[in-house]
Amino acid sequence: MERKRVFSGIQPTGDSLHLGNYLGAMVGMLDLQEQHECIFSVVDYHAITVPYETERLSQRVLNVALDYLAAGIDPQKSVLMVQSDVHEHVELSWILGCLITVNKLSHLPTYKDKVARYGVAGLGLLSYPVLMAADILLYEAELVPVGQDQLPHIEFAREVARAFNRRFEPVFPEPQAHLMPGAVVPSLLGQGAMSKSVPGSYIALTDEPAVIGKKLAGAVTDPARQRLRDSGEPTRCNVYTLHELYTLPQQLSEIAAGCRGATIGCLECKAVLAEEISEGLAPIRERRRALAADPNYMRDVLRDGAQRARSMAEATMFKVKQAMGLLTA
Ligand code: AQP
Repeated sequence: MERKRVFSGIQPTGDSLHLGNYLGAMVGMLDLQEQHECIFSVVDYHAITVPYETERLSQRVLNVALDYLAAGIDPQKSVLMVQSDVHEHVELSWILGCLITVNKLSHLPTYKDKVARYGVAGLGLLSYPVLMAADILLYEAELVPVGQDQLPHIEFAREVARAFNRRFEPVFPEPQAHLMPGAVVPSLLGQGAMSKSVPGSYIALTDEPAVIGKKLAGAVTDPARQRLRDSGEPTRCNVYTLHELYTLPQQLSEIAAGCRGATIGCLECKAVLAEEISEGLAPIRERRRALAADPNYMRDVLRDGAQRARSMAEATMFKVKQAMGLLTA
């Protein structure tokens, strides 16, 4: 199989990653790191486009890096780096921004959502997709493992690559999203997707089994099912959607039949899922605990990752500058 470049990033916007980040993006990263040349990043410059707590940011950056390693990203196979350690991300973002209209950016869905959520409409937030396109194109990546919410941004990165290649000369491949079955992991609140910045919506990778059980017990299910004797509709239930990602087909169809026939209650159904999720997360939790006990190792991995990323970034920037007629050394 042809070896391709892969890039993906995760923002340090919470204290721990959640099941959505894991099933939506990281499982795809783990899948690709076995055959391809992967660069995975903690995209800290994206996290400062919305209000954040200064005193918590550096720890959150390290936490995302820990989560990457705990989930199975192997620094011998993949480059793990912090975005702000490689200044070419911002440099390329500036260049690509010169090819894009403000009107185009202001119509992208995440910009409108975030302005509505945070009440700020900063230039950084508006140009977030340009920086994301730069993150990907800087490594000439062809595959981007992400959750479904990122599809408009990947499409945008493809448009930017085309615009550059047309205006100057072909430098960038058009990146493609690499989606997994968990591309949309639903929120525990009944609507939308799990999100770090929506409290109560997610199960964290660091949650202990008791916490997972408690969070699931409170999760919203089919609103039409008020009592045990009411029959439920699994396709209207976020807990069932999670079951589809964890439970084997035989047991899954028993659960669906039990819900429709009102022979199993929501709490019983949730308890089965809680056990499966807890078991699935146990090795990640254990590895994370061991890694957190050795902060020097984590910093060494990031230093090495930055160095390796920098040399790839410099090679791309040389081609970009040459294509544009900028002076190169
Ligand atoms: N619920 C989800 N289901 C599937 N994939 C998801 N991802 C996030 N939530 C889900 C994927 O995780 C990767 C990293 O996401 P991010 O942290 O960079 O930003 P995000 O998509 O905005 O994730 P959050 O948790 O919702 O963060 P906040 O609250 O800060 O906005 C991406 O590939 C994303 O698709």
